[in-house]
Amino acid sequence: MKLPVAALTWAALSGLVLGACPYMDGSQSLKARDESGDTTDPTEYLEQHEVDDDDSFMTSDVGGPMEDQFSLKAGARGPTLLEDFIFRQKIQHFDHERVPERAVHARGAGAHGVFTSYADWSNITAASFLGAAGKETPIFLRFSTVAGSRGSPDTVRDVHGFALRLYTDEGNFDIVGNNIPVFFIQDAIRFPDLIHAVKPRPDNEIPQAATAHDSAWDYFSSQPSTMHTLFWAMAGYGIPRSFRHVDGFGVHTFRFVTDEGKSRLIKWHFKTQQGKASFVWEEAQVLAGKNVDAHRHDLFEAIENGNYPEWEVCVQIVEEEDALKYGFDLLDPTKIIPEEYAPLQPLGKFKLTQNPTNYFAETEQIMFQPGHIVRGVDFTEDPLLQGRIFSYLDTQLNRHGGPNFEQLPINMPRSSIHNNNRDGAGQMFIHKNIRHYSPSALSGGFPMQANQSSGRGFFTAPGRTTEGSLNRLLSATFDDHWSQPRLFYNSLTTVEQQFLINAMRFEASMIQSPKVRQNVVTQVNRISNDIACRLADALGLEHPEPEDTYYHDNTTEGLSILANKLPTAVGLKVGILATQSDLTEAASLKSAFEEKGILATVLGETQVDGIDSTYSGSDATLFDGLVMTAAAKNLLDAAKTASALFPYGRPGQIMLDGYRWGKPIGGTGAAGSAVASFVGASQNATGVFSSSDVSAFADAMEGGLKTFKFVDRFPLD
Ligand code: HDE
Repeated sequence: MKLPVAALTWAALSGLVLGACPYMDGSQSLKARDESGDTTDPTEYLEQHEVDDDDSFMTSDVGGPMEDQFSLKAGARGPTLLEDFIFRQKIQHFDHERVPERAVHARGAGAHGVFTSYADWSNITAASFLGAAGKETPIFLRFSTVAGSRGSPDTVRDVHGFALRLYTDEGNFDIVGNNIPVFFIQDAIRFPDLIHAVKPRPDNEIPQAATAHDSAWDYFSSQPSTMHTLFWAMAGYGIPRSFRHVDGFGVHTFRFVTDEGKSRLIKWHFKTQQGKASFVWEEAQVLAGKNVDAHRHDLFEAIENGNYPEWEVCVQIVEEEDALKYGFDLLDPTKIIPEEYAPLQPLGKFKLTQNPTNYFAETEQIMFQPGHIVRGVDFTEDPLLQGRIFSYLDTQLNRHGGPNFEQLPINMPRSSIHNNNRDGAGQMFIHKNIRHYSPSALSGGFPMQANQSSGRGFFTAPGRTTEGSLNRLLSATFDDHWSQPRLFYNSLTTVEQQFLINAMRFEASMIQSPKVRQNVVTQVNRISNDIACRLADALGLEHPEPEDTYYHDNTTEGLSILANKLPTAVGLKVGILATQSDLTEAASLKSAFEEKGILATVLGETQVDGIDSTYSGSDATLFDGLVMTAAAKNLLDAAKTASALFPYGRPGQIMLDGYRWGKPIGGTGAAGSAVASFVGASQNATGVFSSSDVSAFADAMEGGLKTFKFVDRFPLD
């Protein structure tokens, strides 16, 4: 449904605003959705707020016609007049265009989509969006990095935000999670210290979006609760291939509550259906310079191309009485529940289907809150979660400057709103009820108080109890910071373990203070003497003696990224290194890849017909796999083919980087062996393909893309 601006204005003038406005009245709201015949369109509600400038004249903010290219002056060469309201309005609006960026997670991108429930889950939760098989709910998902500011590169090493909003028919439900299932600290009061330590130095504001500096590692090594999350961030989880290739986690333990009041403990998991995939570190670093927008670009493009990314929504369910059964505390957000203890129960699936129409109005103004819960879901006493329930509301008030941010179109629930909250900056509603207080003998009793038996107003699990003396401490059940990082490390493949150590070596090598370097080794030694010694080697420090209190050989399922092939190569990218003198094979390769849903780009010297991108504008970071056509083989010889059209040796560099970064590469015909020997691949190297048959090559490359990283190219030590 798209109402032209004129129609909205007419409705307002004729006094119809209250009747027609979908957010003032529940039945109108539902009617508005039904009328289109498509209740699942995730952006349908927003469309009535869209402004389309087609076939219109320019107006001022209050609707009068205006010209705005010249300011009003006294004489052709005279001063601008204070009277010029058109000039003042335009400049003043511009001066106020920015709102404060998010204090953390400032850099991000999001999209609209739809969640579909697999079944009626009323046996475990009263949440209405899980109340029927096939029930659909519009969603918005915002991905982010944590430390960088709004313009920072996408591919820096960081924890990634995974903030999901469901616009349910019983109000908005936000799961403000991350792509890593644990967090650095256990008590919300420590959050400002963590973020101060991680963010740039206060004197020179360096470094941007990076933890490779003294204060971050000083904090990590002084606050051992950070170790588990740090290990995940140092592994591939810190540098995902794209937003499409990350899982999401609610992190805290929450509660599910049934209509009967039965509650259970749950953890949210969002499993990417594209498979988990990560960059290698140098690749991510180079990409951060080549394309700061890599992740947002990938997401936007995938959705534009109709490659809608999907996630399965699962929960781990634990009975209330088992909160301490597994040797750690389910209220401790630095712990995972290994899947062997509580398997993932799939509840439904969501798909991202529409890009935002306006980044600021949607992605920038969406204001998530862990406190946005719906009936059927409840908090737990996790002290990190408890603090977050306060912090997000507070930060939204700061960003928006007033209490009416929930009335912005992207924040408006799709269900109706009735309460006694009034006024404030930017009030959008025209409340008709003059008895804006309760109780009132004059209001007719409306709006009525909802409760469990009427009005369905049941948020807090009735079985929740608490008692205890007041104290400033954390439960002793939160004390073990070292067993689970070790469990994580043990559960990775050998190459992933090496990557984790390499990442620590890189970050620690940036630490200036010898004291902090030593503290890092000391702290890591409580998790593993092997890691500590390998780290110490790189830092020129003594090997520490084993401190084996927390050492164990346990492993758990599902934590490795590289152990599994990707389920599909659809939406991955292949670069075809071609030459403009003969593009025939490049064209057939391109169509063979496209038949498989793989995005193929033909690279060449200039942008003639048949070449999509030039060597000067391309490099290996742009592609998941690379192939050189037989005709282009000579381009590997940098000296002979040196040209002003691209940097010296660029075609060969693309192949070499692709090889060094573990990508599937190869060549057709004579280019096959030429590529293999150029990159120095051994006879039996995996992921280096050669075939004269285009379709056989495309099949091999598809398999290579699913393997994603060929790990035998990475040395171990
Ligand atoms: Fe956040 N966090 N956080 N956080 N967080 C914010 O809220 C905060 C934490 C997370 O895409 C802020 O709207 C405190 C854990 C995401 O808009 C702020 C604590 C997890 C996003 C804030 C935490 C997260 C934020 C900044 C410790 C994973 C981006 C702007 C108690 C479960 C949401 C804003 C988006 C954003 C505070 C810890 C995830 C300042 C005090 C744990 C994904 O309010």
